[in-house]
Amino acid sequence: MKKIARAHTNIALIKYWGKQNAALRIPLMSSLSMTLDAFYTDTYLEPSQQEQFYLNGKLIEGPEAQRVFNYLHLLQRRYGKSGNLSVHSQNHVPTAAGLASSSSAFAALAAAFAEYYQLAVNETELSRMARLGSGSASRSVFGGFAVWQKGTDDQSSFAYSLDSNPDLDLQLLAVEINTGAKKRSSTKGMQAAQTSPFFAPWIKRNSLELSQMINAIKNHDFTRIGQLAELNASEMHAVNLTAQPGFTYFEPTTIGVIQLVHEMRQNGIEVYYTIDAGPNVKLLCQLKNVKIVKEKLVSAFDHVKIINASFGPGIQYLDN
Ligand code: 2P0
Repeated sequence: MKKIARAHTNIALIKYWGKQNAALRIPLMSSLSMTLDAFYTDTYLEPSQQEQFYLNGKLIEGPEAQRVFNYLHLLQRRYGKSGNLSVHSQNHVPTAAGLASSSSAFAALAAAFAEYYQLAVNETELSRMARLGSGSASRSVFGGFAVWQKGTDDQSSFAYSLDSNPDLDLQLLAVEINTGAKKRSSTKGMQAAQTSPFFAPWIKRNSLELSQMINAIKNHDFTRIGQLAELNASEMHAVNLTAQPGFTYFEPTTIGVIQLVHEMRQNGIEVYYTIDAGPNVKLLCQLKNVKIVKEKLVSAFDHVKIINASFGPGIQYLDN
C-alpha cells in the first residue's frame, strides 16, 4: 500500500509576486516563508480507469480538476510515466482560515506522485516538481523557514530549508474576513501587477528585504521579522494599487484590521500583519500577546474568526 503524502501550507514573509517564466513558474524574485502547523493537505494516488480528483471525499470536476490532471500529465511526461490516476486529497485547511491551499495541495501532490511511482527524488527535486504545480508549493516541501531561490531556469529554481525547526516565539493568527473565492487569482494578479510603475523598484526591494529577513531570522529577532514582513506585504499591495489599471484584494475590514494593528503597536502590543492575494489578514505576534490581540480583534469586528498557527514540518509520508 502506497503511503499518504502530507504537506503543510506556508505563508510568505517575503513575497513571490511576479514570474519570469509563466509555464515553468520561475519567479522574478526569491521569496521566504514560514510553514504552518495548523493547515495541511493529505494526498495519495491510485490507478484508475478514468482520471478522477476527489477532494474531501467529493468528486471534483471542471477547471480545478483539470489543473490537477494537467499537472500530473506534465510530471508523467517528465518522468516517462503513463496511465490514468485518481487523486484523493483531504484538505485540513479550515475554510475559516482564509489561507490559500495551493501551496499544500501541490506539494502534497508532487510528493504523492513521487511515492506512487517510487521515484528516487531528493527534497530539491521535490521542490522543483511542486513549483510546477504552484509556485508557493515549492516552499511547502520544507518545515520552519524556507527560501525559494528564484533561479533562472527549471534546474535552478527551487526552495531550500533555512531553519527547519526555528527556536523562535512566532505565532500566526489567521483573521478571516471573507472566505469566498477570490476575484482575481494569484496567477492573474501577479501578471497585472507588472504594469505598475513601482514593479521594478519592488523587485529590487524584495531582494534587499530577503537578505535583511534572513539576517533577522538568524538573529532570532522577532521585531525585525515582523517589521520586514509587514513592509514587504504592504509593498506587494502597493504594486497592485498602482497597476494600470489598479486593483486591490483589500476589503474595508482589511483596512480596519491594519488600522487596529497600528493602534495596538502604539499602545505597546507588538503585532504585525501580512496579507496575500485576498482580503484576509495574518497577524504575527509572540505567545504572550495572542490573548490580548484576539480580544482586541473580536471586540472591534463582529463575527471575526481567528485561527492560531505556528511552525509546521516539511513533507511527511504516512501509512494509508
Ligand atoms: C507567496 N502568493 O509568496 C505569494 C504572495 C500570494 C501572495 O504564492 O501562479 O498560488 O500558482 O505560481 O503559488 C500565491 O501564488 O501562484 C502566492 P502560482 P501561487 O506566497
